[in-house]
Amino acid sequence: MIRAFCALLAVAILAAAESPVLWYRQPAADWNQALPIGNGRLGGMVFGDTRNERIQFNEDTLWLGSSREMGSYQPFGDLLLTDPGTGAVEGYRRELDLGQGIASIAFTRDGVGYRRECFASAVDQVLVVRLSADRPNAISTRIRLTDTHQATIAAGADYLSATGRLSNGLDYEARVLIQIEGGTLVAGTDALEVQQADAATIILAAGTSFANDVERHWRGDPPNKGVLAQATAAAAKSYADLRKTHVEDHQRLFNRVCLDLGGAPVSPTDERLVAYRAGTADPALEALLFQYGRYLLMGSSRPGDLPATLQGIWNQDLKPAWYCAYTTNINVQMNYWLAEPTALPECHEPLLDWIRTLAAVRKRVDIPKLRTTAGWLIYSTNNAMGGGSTWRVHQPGPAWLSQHLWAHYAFGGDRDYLRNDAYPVLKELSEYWLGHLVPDADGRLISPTGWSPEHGPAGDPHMKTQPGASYDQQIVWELFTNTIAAASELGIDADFRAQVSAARDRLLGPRIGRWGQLQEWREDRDDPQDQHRHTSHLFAVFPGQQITPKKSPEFAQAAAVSLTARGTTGDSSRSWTWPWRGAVWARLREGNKAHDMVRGLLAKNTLHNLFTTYPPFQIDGNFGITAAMTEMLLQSHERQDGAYVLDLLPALPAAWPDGDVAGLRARGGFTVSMTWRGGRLTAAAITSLAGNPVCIKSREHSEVVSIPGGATWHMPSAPDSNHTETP
Ligand code: FUC
Repeated sequence: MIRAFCALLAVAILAAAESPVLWYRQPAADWNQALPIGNGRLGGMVFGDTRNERIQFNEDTLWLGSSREMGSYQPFGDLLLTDPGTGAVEGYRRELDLGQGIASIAFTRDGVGYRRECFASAVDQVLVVRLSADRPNAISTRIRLTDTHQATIAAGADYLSATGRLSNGLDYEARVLIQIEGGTLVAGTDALEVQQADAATIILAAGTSFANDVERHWRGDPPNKGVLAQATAAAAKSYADLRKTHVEDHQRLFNRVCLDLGGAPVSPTDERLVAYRAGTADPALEALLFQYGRYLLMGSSRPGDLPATLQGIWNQDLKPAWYCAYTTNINVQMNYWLAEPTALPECHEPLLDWIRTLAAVRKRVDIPKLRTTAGWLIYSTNNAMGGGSTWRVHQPGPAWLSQHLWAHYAFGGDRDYLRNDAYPVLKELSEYWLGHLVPDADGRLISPTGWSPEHGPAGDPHMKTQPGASYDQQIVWELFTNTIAAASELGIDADFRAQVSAARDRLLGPRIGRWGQLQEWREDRDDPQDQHRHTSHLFAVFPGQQITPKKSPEFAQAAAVSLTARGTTGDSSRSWTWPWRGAVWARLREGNKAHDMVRGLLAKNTLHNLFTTYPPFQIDGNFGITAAMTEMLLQSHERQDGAYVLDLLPALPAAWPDGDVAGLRARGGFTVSMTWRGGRLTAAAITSLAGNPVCIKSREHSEVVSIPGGATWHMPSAPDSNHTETP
């Protein structure tokens, strides 16, 4: 009953909202205009040229490097389709339907209507391309497979294959199978030719010999068998079947959250972006960007895969920017801020698994250097195998990452997960920090090796150690707080809890400096002119929970002073700077300022295909902005007398006067749907999964309510009910 209600609400919103589609009147002129598809492991960038289609593809384990060498994430190859048609093209449309997970191209040539559909199926683990026309015998195309390394390309009667080995010994293979309806399939030495078919389905499977297992030195079975099996199994299904199972699987995740911010635009996405840059309001474009973040996470991070890199899984460069890797002083964390609140907890799993990988590898390498009995360290930049760039060891990196383990429990409430997976890591990292902190002259505990990422006093901007830097202090506070909460939830380790709690109370805390700013350093030397991109000293506001306007209004005010001073130009205008600042403004309850960050990202650091750009393309902005927008609509990081506080519309901007959202998740196990009109909350439905105590807050309302597990609380209440509808 309750589920049905939520589903109905979601469907009603989805039907009312602009369908989440990116569309264009022309093919992609370059990679940054191509449209991404992905199933978490396999990704494709679809260019959409009518005569020379290019689908550049990736597989998430195609990595150079090892536990000791950095390496980089590698591009795989291209699927190329050459169409001999020369007639004039009319009515061209290229689109990416986020709701279905399908990229398509439609056009008319010589009176024939053509349609191409491309998707990456998570069910069948293949990329699928369908060529069809509204007349028989109209499909003719030459199909080739290329490789970006030195693979051997072969062609058989109905297949193409690429087989190769990277310099680190990783074997890889791709296989393309083609099914035609009508017409003829002709094999060449390195290509297949479809002649006058009614339709053709092209299946691409790809894999490597990577095993996500340090014990096996990251190597598993050769990819041949698995790739062949995937391609063959998919090719045995009809296109209608492949498509149906893909769309169902996609919608099972995607439809959990709907967002409608109003507006019914009719122009192509690129034209809307141009108008938006010129100052036109387009809340529907902002809602589209919100859903794009969810789409991209689903496309680049599914259970069992490696986590989303700086470019998700989409990369065409042999030497990608920053190795297309995992940077741990903001980027990889930002990639996952949206996972829990926007109802994609399974997409969080690759990161959570990778944290365990890191721990296993780094413990062996680093423990002797630590002189402590517990803990592990990581680099600022890391690869998939626990190796990294020796440019810098990132001391608080593991503690920051551990926040994700805690969040997975806080939203989902899986106690076994907390006990077996999350808590042991939190405890070990807390032990590390208990051993690593030192007292300063006043007896306050400080990190002796503090750092404020990629920032520091002139002369030695990157490497100099800054004892007691706010970044380290705040992350350790967060770690200790989450460790204490986890041990209390489990009802264990009372002595250890008391020890961590005492250390947390002794930590050097936030300080307000001479111009009213929240100090970045222990010393009061922040420069008000400094426009550095990082806002590490605001960690305590977001993603941390140490500073809130309610609990610590002076520090919240100081954070606002610091954030305002950082500005939004130059180094402060990057893919990820906007979302971080947007989320901080949202936590500070400054909806309009938070919205300025959404606007800044879209106007200044967003490409034609809505990928965010550093530059170059860096996906953290896409993921981060979805999280920041969520934070504007719903917050759940505070507790009041043990109850979870659900703060509804805490930072609603004037730019979004009317809206509907369904399916957001909150800590404590709640699902929240809301409607607002004229800037005021008019309806809310909150479903409690676990029956945890909850306080529901909005600008108009604050109420401690009891919602039994499985029940839904409504505002306003139905005429004859007591707000709550039970299952
Ligand atoms: C961190 C940031 C850079 C960039 C890189 C990938 O090092 O400081 O700005 O985002 O990651």
